[in-house]
Formats: sequence, structure tokens, C-alpha cells
Amino acid sequence: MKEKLEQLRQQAMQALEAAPDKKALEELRVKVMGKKGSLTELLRGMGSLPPEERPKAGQMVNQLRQELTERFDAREAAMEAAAKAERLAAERLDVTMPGKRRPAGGLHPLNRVLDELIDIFQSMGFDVVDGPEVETEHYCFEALNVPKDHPARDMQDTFYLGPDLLLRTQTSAAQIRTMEGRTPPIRMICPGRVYRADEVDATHSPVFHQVEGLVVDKGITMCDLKGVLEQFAHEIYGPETKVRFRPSFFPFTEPSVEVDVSCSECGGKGCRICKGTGWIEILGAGMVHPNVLSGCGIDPEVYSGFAFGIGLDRLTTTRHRISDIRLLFENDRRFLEQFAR
Ligand code: 2U9
Repeated sequence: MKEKLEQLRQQAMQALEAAPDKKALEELRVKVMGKKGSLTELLRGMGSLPPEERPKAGQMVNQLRQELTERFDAREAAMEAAAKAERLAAERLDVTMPGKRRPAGGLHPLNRVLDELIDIFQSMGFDVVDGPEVETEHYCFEALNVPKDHPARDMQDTFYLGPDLLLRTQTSAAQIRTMEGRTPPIRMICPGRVYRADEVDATHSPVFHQVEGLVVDKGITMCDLKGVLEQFAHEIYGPETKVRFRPSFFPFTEPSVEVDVSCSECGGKGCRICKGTGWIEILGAGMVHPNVLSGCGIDPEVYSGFAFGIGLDRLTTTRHRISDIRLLFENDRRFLEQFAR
């Protein structure tokens, strides 16, 4: 019995030292000390010993069990410590290394010009309002005095998402919504993305940006329109800039005008930028049509208003001498980084 135990002890110790990992060690532990393991088998074999030898043999088996348990535990702890040391070495960080500098982002040129516009109009008391880009025909057309079959609908060749659901062609849709929920005085601008089924080229994009404005109060006249828009043009292009108003037509305003500024490139002499005219068109405007006011529950006999629409993309390209509107949508960092402060 003693020899058998000694033999088992030596075999187990050798195998235990040779076990390459925790899995092998655990398998060995089961093989030696488990219910069907060799040590348990030896214990069972004690029945064949003479009774007087059994207590001694039992004591020896228990001693070996205890010794082996301690060795297994120690070996397992050593394996865990080695694995942890290896992991820590692999994850070691040199906190004294210089950091990686993240390039600072910058505002998109459209947002830069928009912020400038918002500043100018807010300083004149305008609120900034927002609205949905998916609209109904009512808010996009009917409420703006563009009834079904009106030719102005064709000109905008709109993206329809359903029989009465479309991508808005102008931000005035949001202004109608705001007007319905407010009583005058109203002074607001509505910047945002709009959509028209235009072919893409250097000056057209099916997605573009507008900043539309609206003022409604008692006694608003064309003088207010001229004053506000002249002030705006001088703030954007400088106080020496000349501003002119030309008659035009929009279904939602009457009378309607288009507003030009003297070309900042050639000072009005005529150049490539202004196509030789000396003038650059910057916006359209007019007195809000009585049908638009009454459609929103505002009595046109009591109130009047003016509205204007600025194409933000065109304003941005002319201000920053950007030759192609597509550059504003391509997210080419070589282009955008020129504007990062
Ligand atoms: C309401 C009523 C009327 C907004 C206006 C224009 C004239 C205009 C163009 C500018 C460049 C569209 O993006 S563009 O192509 N817009 O010329 N927009 S008056 O009139 C309104 C707005 C809101 C309730």
C-alpha cells in the first residue's frame, strides 16, 4: 500500500508540474482525486488489507490527498499569476508618451453664413423657427396661394413621398404652421433644407438651403420691407454696397420684388462674377398676399406683412467665391478645411 501511494504521489507530482495550462491541470485533478480517480481507487482497495493495517493506510491516503490538494492549488495559483503578469505586460501603457492630437473640427461654410444671417436678423428682433422637411400639399402649396394646377407647382417639380406627402420645396411651409398658432406681431426667419427635382450642375442641386423671413403686424408697408432688406444687405456686403429692387412675381406675395446688390468683385463695373451686369441677385421678397394671411386666420384688412426668401447656398458661394455649389455637399476635407478656423 505504501509503495503504491508513493508511486501515485510521484506520478501525480510529475504530471502536475508538466501540465501546460489550467484545463490540463483540472483534468489531472479529476483523474487523480475525483470520484473515480486513482486515489479514491486506492482507498477502496483498503478493504482487502488486514483490519489492523487499515487505520494507518487511511491516514497515509488522507495525508497524500492533503499534500496533492495543496500542490494542485499552488500550481493553479502560479498559472493564474503568470497569466495575469503576461496580460499586464501586454497592456502596459507608457503614460509619459506624447498624446495624439485630434484635428479640431470646423463649421461648414453654409453654417458659418447661416450663423451670420441669424445674428443679423435676431438683432432686428426676428425669432428663428424650424419645421418638418416632409410636408403636405396644403402647407407647401395651397396655404401659399398656389392652388392645384397652378403652373408654379410645375416649376418646382417636387419629390412626392405619397399622394399628399412631399419633401418641402420652400421653408415657408413651416412659417404657415407658425403663423397658424400665433397672433401678430410676428417676426421670424426660418432656415432649412428644401428639395426640388433639379438636375445637378455647378449652380443647381436637388437639395439646397433657404432662409425665409416673415413680418406681420398692423401697418407694415413696403417701406419696412425695403428698410430691413437694405440693412441686411449692408451688414452682409458692407455699408457702401448699393441695393436695388426690381419688380417680380411670386404667388405668395403681391407686389413682389427681386433684390440685387452692386457686385462686390468689380464695384459695379461689370465682371465675370456678375456676368457683366454690375449687379448680383441676392433674394426675392414681397408683401404677403392677402389670401395667405386670411388662410392662416389673420385678417388682411387689419394686418399686413412682408416676406423674403434667401438662397443660402448661392449667398455662400458668392461670399466665399466658391465656383461650384456641389463643393458644399461633397464633404471633401480639402475643401472644408479652408473654412476651419
Ligand atoms: C409666407 C409667405 C410668403 C417667402 C419668399 C421669395 C420671395 C423668394 C427664393 C429665394 C431663392 C427661393 O431659394 S430660392 O430659390 N424665394 O424669392 N421667398 S418671398 O415668402 C413667404 C414666406 C412665408 C408665409
